[in-house]
Amino acid sequence: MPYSYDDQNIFAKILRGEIPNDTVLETEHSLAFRDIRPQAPVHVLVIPKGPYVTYDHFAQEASDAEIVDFNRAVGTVCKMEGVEAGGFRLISNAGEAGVQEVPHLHVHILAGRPLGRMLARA
Ligand code: DGP
Repeated sequence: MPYSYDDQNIFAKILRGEIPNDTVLETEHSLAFRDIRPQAPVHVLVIPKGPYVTYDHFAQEASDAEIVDFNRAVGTVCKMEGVEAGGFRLISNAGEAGVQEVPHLHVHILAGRPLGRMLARA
């Protein structure tokens, strides 16, 4: 089934400048900003500017330039936030089982406190 992108999602609105965000980094193809409901002292979201729903969508259909830019943006944010010292977690939720709230690809960078085990049983 082809991926279907809803351009009314909240991150599309952020990218269009329709709602504000606390920007950490902006590059040619990516934007990083602080999560509105932080779950750790560092909680930054990194998103591509292109219309991709999930990580697999992006990895299959984005251009090489977008993929390089996005991964470099993640690396730059990790460096800016100093997360390598104490450790961090990188998460990308997708679809129903992944409990994805916003249907525009984003990775969460979480750091600054012990983050527990990777998965909690529902
Ligand atoms: P998820 O799709 O479940 O991976 O998480 C979406 C995250 O997006 C969640 O941690 C809260 C955050 N979020 C939702 N709406 C906004 C918003 O308007 N601004 C910001 N900065 N973050 C948001």
